[in-house]
Amino acid sequence: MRVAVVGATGLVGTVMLKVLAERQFPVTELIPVASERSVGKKVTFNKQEYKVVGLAAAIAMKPDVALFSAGGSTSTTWAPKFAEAGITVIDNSSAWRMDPSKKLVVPEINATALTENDKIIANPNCSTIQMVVALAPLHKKYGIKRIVVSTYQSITGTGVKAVQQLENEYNGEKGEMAYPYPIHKNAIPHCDVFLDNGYTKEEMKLVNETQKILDDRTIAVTATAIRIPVVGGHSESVNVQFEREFDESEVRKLLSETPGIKVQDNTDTNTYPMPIYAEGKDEVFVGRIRRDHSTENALNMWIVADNLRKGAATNAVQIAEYLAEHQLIG
Ligand code: A2P
Ligand code: 11C
Repeated sequence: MRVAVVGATGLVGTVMLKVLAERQFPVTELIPVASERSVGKKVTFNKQEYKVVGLAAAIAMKPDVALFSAGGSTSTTWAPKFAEAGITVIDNSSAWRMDPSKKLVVPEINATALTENDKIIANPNCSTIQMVVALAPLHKKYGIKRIVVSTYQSITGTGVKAVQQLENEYNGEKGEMAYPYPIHKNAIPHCDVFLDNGYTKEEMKLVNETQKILDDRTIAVTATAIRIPVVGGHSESVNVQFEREFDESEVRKLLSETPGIKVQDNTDTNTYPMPIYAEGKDEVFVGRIRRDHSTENALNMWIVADNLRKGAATNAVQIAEYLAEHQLIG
């Protein structure tokens, strides 16, 4: 496969290159793409150096698939141009996710809906991906009525500038601010921009994307998204109410048998998911599984994943793997 990575010099793009190599995606030609500022710079893939090219040059090189992670405006302008040239785009931005004509894919849940006519495929938001991976098998079995989620999100979700801000503050140095407040020793209840309804865009992604991926607009979802000074991954406290009765041990069994999930849940040994252990891993980690005694058929759990991997790069590469395995590209 001829593979373009758009945003190859960024945080997610760099992880995409790493994941493509690690999972031995059959790359015959790698085309790293970034802004005009970076054209000619070198990136490393599989221990080899490749020169960064611009977007128009990348189209002319006719890749089979392009993984985009260069922000919403780049995707809005350029994904259709790639698609028109017959190149399948897997887009990590929020640009196409809620477009009714585009599929929003988490391979464990809904990749089977993909066809060769899907030329722009949307990769969901990181905080949504890890939540729906854990909820999809439970929805199938017990029917989800309502979800109340609070997130504790890594600064890496914001990009390089935020990582630099925390480092500066930790070292007592001044520098550019990615957030309106210090993030070191802080928790900021503000991820992405505020919308007219009083929620942030990140919170509404958790509502709308969850309903779209689980293919059920009747599921009630409410979210609060918090940024914390953590690097390795996003954590989520998820309260879920089901239509039907459930059994806690059955939930644990169901989750541990689901591909892509690792249950870490033993209070006797202080075993529960944490971002320091999720960092660099592709699984979604689930723990603190316990009945919510305050209402009927409800459950609490704690879900952690590396937001740059399963939340972004790994999910995108898994979509590409599905397309390649089913001869939908190339
Ligand atoms: P560049 O390094 O040339 O700015 P991050 O989210 O970590 O900040 O990374 C964003 C990625 O998207 C980078 O690879 C960046 O390239 C790329 N990018 C940003 N703007 C554009 C653009 N207009 N065209 C192509 N790539 C872009
Ligand atoms: C965050 N979820 O952690 C964001 C990052 O819609 O793809 C990714 C933003 C998006 O802030």
